[in-house]
Amino acid sequence: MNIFRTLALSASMMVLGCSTALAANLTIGFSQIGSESGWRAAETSVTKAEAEKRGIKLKFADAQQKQENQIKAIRGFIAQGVDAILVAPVVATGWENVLTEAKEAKIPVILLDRGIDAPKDLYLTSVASDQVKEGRVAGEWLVKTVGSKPCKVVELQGTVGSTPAINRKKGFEEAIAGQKNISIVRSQTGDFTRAKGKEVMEGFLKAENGGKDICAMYAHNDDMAVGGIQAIKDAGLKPGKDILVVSIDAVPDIFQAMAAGEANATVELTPNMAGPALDALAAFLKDKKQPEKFIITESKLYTPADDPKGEYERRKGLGY
Ligand code: GZL
Repeated sequence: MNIFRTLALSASMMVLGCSTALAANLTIGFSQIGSESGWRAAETSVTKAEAEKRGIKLKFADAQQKQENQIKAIRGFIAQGVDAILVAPVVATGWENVLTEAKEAKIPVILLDRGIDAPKDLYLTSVASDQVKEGRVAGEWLVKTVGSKPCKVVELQGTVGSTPAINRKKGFEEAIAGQKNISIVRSQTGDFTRAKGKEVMEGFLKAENGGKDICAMYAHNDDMAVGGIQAIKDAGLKPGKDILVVSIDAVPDIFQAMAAGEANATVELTPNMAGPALDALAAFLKDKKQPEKFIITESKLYTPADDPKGEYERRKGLGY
């Protein structure tokens, strides 16, 4: 934070309550991955709302899912002398140099919704779900649902090299490890998008006897699941019945599919990572209070027993 901003900040802290004044004078850069999914769009709108609520000036940069665009945006924020930087890192590696530059500029960095393979002193905290748990909850649901019935699973993975794709695969495989009747027979990335999810699922259906040999589709996010559901219908099969559908995010469209009997389970991911992040930042800026390194958000399973129509109504319009 540069000296003039600090002086202005301390002056305003005398006038208003600390936390309000503190936030009211902050300029924060937000390097967002893109708008690849409904959940991502919701995270963006919630982050903007949380910043506005706190009187924070948010400089927003959409990277269209390209790491080089994120790195460029972060360098821009450093050059502008922002007070802090939020980053949703598209992949886990390749961040050390640019985050070292932020550290040298004394600009705190907070990670949102994904992690990175880098020394922990390069970021103040990371707000994300337990993505291994998300995969495990999805896998445990399938184990409970199929019992001892043979079940060939096809998997739509998230973005290659991203922590959610790595961890959700790990958790799901842990859950089905002891079940000889359940196996993943096809697995490919759909890059968290609806279009790619549909395209990859079309390939799986063709490769597996028109889909007649597939028991379940596990998608690392609901958008790929919704794309896969369309591919299953185009192949003349009933999603949710001929092929079970389990995914993660709990976006409105998966509840709409659930209410129509076309999806079976989703694991909720809150789009509000920014609230806890900005609270931790305010406490740090006010009295150097070091936050926990990892702030973990909840993961809850939803099935058709959980009022999908009501969940759709509750979520639509929240920026998804
Ligand atoms: C997970 C998040 C994922 C969502 C997808 O924390 O990074 O990215 O599950 C989004 O919808 O693309």
